[in-house]
Amino acid sequence: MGKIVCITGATSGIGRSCAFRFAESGCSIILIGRRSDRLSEIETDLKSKFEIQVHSIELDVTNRQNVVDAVNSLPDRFREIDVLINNAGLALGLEPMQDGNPENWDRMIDTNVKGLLNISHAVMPLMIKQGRGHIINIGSIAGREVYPKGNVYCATKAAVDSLTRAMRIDLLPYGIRVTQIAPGAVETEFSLVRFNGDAQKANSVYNGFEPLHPDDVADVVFYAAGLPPHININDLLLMPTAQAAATQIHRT
Ligand code: NDP
Ligand code: 8X3
Repeated sequence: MGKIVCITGATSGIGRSCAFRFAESGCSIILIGRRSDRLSEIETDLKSKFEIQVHSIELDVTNRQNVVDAVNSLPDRFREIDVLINNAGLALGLEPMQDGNPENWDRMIDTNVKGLLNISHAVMPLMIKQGRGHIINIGSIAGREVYPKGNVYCATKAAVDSLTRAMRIDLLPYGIRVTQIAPGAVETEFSLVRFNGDAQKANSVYNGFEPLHPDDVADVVFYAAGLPPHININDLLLMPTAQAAATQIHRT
């Protein structure tokens, strides 16, 4: 494919899988995440396995000025970003709204909504200038359906859905594709983060059925990015076969 692909939240789960999937096809990869040890480990691995160019950026997407600075200081060979995968995101807690922690709400909104806006706003001018680009936003089944105790996380993913549609309209004159890939349950570090490191609680989310694996989502993202330039997947909901809806999972 040979494109320049920028992935937020590349240190784990879906983002990490996307990095390997695109690297395998010869793409240059920009890795973004907060954990520098993970970034350097993944960068080394990608370079040795695929002999590609990798640029790692230790960056919190919620820090708007740092996002702007990071994009402005991209080395020349990484500036013409073809694909931006807005993947960084998290859920914190699972409780009724009246028992929720407003600090967790702030972090989810700052990361999942404002973080996506920060990166997109910094990268869009580059794509507009070069007259091509593809923004792929990772939404969720949680953006389609509100489930019990999901409240603010669900709202942030509904915002990703709205922002994806808004971007598609606003970027229409520039030939930039905008896609939402919205998965159901994917086994990653997502639940570990949601339950503040409680591995038992996190594992129980995926008990008794086969969830999606992060590589499954990466394959779909890769497929969407590899279509001829006149085709755009606007929106794709991707579920484990054992999951029919946010709260409908067949466990054995
Ligand atoms: P992981 O927890 O495995 O990965 C999340 C990634 O986001 C990590 O690389 C983390 O890196 C990064 N991240 C979090 N906050 C920030 C931040 N402020 N700045 C930069 N990077 C950040 O979870 P998933 O792979 O599952 O999640 C990826 C996306 O997929 C999220 O948007 C999530 O909402 C969505 N999703 C997940 C589903 C699931 O069931 N797992 C289903 C549907 C959607 P670091 O900590 O190093 O910063
Ligand atoms: C992650 C999937 O259903 O736990 O977005 O919200 S869910």
